[in-house]
Amino acid sequence: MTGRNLPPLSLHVPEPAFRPGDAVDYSDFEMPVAGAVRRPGIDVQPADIRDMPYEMVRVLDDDGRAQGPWDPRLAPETLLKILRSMALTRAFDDRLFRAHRQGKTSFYMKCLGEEATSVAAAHALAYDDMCFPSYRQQGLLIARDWPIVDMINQIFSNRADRLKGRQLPIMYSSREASFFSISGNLTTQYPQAVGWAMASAARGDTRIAASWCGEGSTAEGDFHSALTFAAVYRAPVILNVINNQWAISSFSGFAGAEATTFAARAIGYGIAGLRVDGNDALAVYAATQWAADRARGNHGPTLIEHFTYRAEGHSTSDDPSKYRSAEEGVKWPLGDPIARLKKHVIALGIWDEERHAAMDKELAEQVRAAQKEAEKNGILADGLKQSFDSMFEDVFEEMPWHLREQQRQMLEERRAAGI
Ligand SMILES: Cc1ncc(C[n+]2csc(CCOP(=O)(O)OP(=O)(O)O)c2C)c(N)n1
Ligand SMILES: [Mg+2]
Repeated sequence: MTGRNLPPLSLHVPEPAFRPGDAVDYSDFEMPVAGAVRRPGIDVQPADIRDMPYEMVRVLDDDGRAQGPWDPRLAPETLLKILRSMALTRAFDDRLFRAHRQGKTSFYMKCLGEEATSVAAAHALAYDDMCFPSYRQQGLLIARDWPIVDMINQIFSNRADRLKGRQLPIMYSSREASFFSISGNLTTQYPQAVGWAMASAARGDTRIAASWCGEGSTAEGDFHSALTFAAVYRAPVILNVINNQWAISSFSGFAGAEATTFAARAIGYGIAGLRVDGNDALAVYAATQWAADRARGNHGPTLIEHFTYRAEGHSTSDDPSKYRSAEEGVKWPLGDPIARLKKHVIALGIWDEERHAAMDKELAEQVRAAQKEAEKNGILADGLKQSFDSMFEDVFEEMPWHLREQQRQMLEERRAAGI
């Protein structure tokens, strides 16, 4: 037998720091100082910023003041619009989650605590830059002022659902808002975004692409082939990794977080990588703007890791108390993105608690009214709103003979069965 005198091999199986019932202690977490990370020029060579994926870009300090070279110096109206879109996203999540519990739809997913990663990013992009989101970027549509009634129609798969009940609730699609159809198959949006960006460049267009995936999704092969294409052709694309530390019940260690950062994945491909505080709307805005300017100036793609925390369960089908400590979210040291931006605008003297409370009330009412409006078109719970034979439509421009035959056969069988 070979290796008889060698120690037996052993396998490392990652284990999260805290499990249900454990006291949570983040004292090992070194809080990066706001304003401390340098801001290189947009034409920097990736090789010259290989240290940055291990740092963390933060702008807002503990007192809500903006610090350092990444402060995007936004106009008061922009700051308040970002705050409002984040608050609307939260109000929307809150109400639609309850609509699921009331049996009005079959599924819902919140982005609680992660609102900045989509809302602030959307504000730093042009309206017609193409977004390839995962299922947790409802904030993009909301930031782009897409009608929330339309989103609820999709969630209820009702008569007014433009997707005709063919997508899982929350898997929106809006060509008009440059929001690519969401796919449940993780990370397929990454190569699609890179391909779209390459096509935009090949045509001499000026629009760039941006994509979002979770940290768990970086373990998919699609993530790596997308990065290879993006690097080789210097595609004008921003690749966002939302590191909310959980992939359903798997902690981020299973996607590689124990050994390195997700931003550092960029180094191996020779593309620019940034790591930002995902609960700091100004840091998210500034990093996105930097990456967008870089892409638009033909300087290549950027991978941005947004460090955040999934404050809710994965979806309405999940119970996180089974696998993680309830204290984790409460003690999370990077705080809440809405509370932090609110503190900032109050410190600037352009906002106050009374206006914030009035806004929250107004937004809750706006979502309530939109839900009522959508319910006029029906809810998922009262059955199908589209005719059965319509499921054969819209696949081909002209329906081929074999689908027509299947459609006819289905209708005959249903008629014979009296349904
Ligand atoms: C290819 C593929 N594998 C597995 C799944 C099942 N699945 C759905 S969501 C999810 C977790 C993804 O976690 P992450 O990428 O971190 O995103 P998050 O949910 O945290 O936003 C898994 C494993 C899937 N939808 N597609
Ligand atoms: Mg995740």
